Amino acid sequence: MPGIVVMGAQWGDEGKGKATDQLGDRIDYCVRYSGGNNAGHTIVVGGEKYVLHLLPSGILNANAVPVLGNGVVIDLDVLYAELEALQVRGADVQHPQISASAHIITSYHRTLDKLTERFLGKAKIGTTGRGVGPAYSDKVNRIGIRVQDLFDESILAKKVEAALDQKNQLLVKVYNRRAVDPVQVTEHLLSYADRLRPHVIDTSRVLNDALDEGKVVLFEGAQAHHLDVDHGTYPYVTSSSPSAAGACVGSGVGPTRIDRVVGVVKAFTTRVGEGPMPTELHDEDGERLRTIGGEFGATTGRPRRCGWFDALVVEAAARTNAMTDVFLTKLDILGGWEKIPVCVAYDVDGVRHDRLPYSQSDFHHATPVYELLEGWTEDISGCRTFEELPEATRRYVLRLEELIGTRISGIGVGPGREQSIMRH
Ligand code: 2SA
Ligand code: GDP
Ligand code: MG
Repeated sequence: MPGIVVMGAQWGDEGKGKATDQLGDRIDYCVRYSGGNNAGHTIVVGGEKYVLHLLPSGILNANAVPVLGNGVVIDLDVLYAELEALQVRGADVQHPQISASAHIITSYHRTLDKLTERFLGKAKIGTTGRGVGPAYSDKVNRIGIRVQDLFDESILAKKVEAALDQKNQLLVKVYNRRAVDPVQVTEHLLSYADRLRPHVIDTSRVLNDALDEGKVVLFEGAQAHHLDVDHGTYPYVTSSSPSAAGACVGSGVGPTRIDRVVGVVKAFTTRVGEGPMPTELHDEDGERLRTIGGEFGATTGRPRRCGWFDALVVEAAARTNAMTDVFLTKLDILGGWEKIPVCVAYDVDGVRHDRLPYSQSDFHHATPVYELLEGWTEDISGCRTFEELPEATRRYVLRLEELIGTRISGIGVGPGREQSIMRH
């Protein structure tokens, strides 16, 4: 099983960091293929908490080579700060192999991300403000700066100038800000060139060679299916392709090299940022999920919107990404409710939908139809086998499995590396 994608099946923060970490020693390469430092992947090892934003979670595994694929957008300030912070904490960090074709997030992308959101007012997307959207816009607009541009000073200068041409007009005339000096930006980027050079490589070739040799390559998704620019709740999405197919585009391997797609699914639903979320709770149950679950953005600290499990959302993700397995996280957080509602259909203006409606308007108007499952009161965080779980908990898992239509092969019962149940 050499090519494995681990991806989010809801709106992010399902526990992808932990799920990736679970595969531990078996991984030879751990690849980020989409997004940038908007991600926040948390791993708890021996009581120590690490939050990774840009680097793949496999960076904490001394045997795995971390890779930043061509589909990633890289903020160089963040990359080096993150590496240094890990080294200071004594983590055995390998330097990542970086695609020459990955795009760079610059200061003007960060500025524009924040300004655009401010000017959108109520219509804002609720981005992380890390410059991710504007960097991908430049990529698609063919005015982006790529890693390889840092190794040719005159080309870099020209590209930065071209990228800033229209942006400076926008900044000055619309946003009433000072123009950005292209020379300053170019110099700042060039200051990283020598440090970066030894790590830049044709990552597509490296990964294909590794797969040929039977090595295990894990493609670590950031964000999630419903934040995918094509498949998500557009326009309330991120600007990249976190889906399984994105792993191929974002790292340069063909679809036939992917053997497993592991969907990481939270036992309830959370979302951060704007956009529809039919099972969102505005009551004390929602507050309780947030408090007990510690549902605050791992990058921005924003409180996450919380609600019950939505089977339509996860089934759509499982189907579109051809998931082979589900890793169900945070089951421990659901202890203590007498009954646990699970959304099995939507009511849209009197019409029942058993599958996710394709129309965004319907999705916005969807009212959840709940099935009430038996709750449990036992603390399950110490359970290590499926059989040790209380009967009601097992029934909850099996019902979710049925609704998703994909085997739940792993279960998280706490944030720690060892707090997992594997079902074989
Ligand atoms: P962006 O910044 O352009 O990618 O924002 C666009 C939308 O994507 C959402 N998004 C996320 N949703 C969940 N988790 C993310 N990472 C952080 C975390 C988020 C945080 O792990 O908690 O700390 O706030 C993430 N990154 C992007 C974002 O909320 C917008 O809805
Ligand atoms: P990611 O972006 O998908 O990697 O998820 P985040 O790290 O943003 O958020 C998931 C949070 O849940 C982190 O704080 C994890 O430590 C935590 N977590 C992951 N799995 C479990 C679990 O099974 N139980 C509990 N209680 N916490 C978990
Ligand atoms: Mg996260």
